[in-house]
Amino acid sequence: MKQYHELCEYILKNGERREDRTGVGTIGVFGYQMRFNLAEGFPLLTTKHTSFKLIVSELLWFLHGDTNIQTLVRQNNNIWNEWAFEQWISSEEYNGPNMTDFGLRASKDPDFKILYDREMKAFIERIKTDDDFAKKYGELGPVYGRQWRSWETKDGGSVDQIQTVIESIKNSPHSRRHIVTAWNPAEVDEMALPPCHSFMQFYVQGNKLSCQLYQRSADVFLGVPFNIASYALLVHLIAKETGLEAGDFVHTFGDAHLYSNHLDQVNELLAREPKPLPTITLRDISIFDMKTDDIQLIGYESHPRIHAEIAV
Ligand code: DHF
Ligand code: TMP
Repeated sequence: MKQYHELCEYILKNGERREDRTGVGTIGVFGYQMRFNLAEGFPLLTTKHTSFKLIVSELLWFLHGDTNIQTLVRQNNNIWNEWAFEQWISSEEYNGPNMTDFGLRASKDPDFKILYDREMKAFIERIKTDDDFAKKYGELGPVYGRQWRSWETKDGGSVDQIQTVIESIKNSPHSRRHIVTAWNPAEVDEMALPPCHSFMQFYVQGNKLSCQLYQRSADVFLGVPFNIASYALLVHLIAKETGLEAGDFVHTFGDAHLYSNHLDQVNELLAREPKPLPTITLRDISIFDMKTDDIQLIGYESHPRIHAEIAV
């Protein structure tokens, strides 16, 4: 994962200060590219512990066309909670304490954090147990899962982009049109968060399947280690489904940034020595039937987790 360390170093050296939507502030660059040869191992970051389980459950959630966090929280995956909570507290039905700007306020005001943690816990408990509530407030809008599996067409039909790309990889491997896009301009406003990993293209050379991702916006310390592993896994899955081997994952960035409250953590990570990469094994069934236990990570050794606040 030398490439990831180089990306961090590149931003620390060349990044310019920018105000951003969340109010936290970043240093960032525009335009950067990394390439991972998946034959060299599975690119899960070793210089801080990165949860493969969370990555798998999120990717299967996308692949199943799901956009409701109920499925994730029932698997103890809490990475999307803040964006559903945001919609809940801005709804008419919410009448608890004022939670405006909860992310920023919780990081600055310990008394508020206690209140926020309590509200969030109650919200997630309700999402887990109350299906009607979850249908309304666990929904993130037409995010990745919807666009990947059922992009709505003008005539009221839908396009399954994943199934379509699998067929096109099988039927005309050298096509230059193996595209899946989550960026749907007509629906971006209805999404809890517009897609960050927005556009991918597959490429077949010999028996190798490669994939390039365009990520418009990248939280390099928290989001990117997940994004790398998630797309590396997606390449393995699509390769399996099309009878190919995993080739390269090419990761292209628009706005690649380090949040100003992640800088100590990045330096701590960069001081660590990378360990050998793990590998993965997949159960021999269709990727659409896979559950988290059908995807196994082998030989992952890592340095301990480094905590960082997420910007909401
Ligand atoms: N917003 C921001 N500002 N950055 C993101 O990376 C991001 N990612 C989203 C949604 N919104 C976002 C979805 N993906 C974590 C990782 C990925 C992710 C969301 C959150 C995260 O918090 N990772 C922690 C571990 C979390 C846990 O163990 O529950 C980490 O230390 O890696
Ligand atoms: P933005 O919509 O204002 O760009 O904010 C989204 C933030 O989330 C930004 O810091 C990028 C980050 N992000 C990732 O890095 N990877 C992801 O997969 C997701 C969903 C978000």
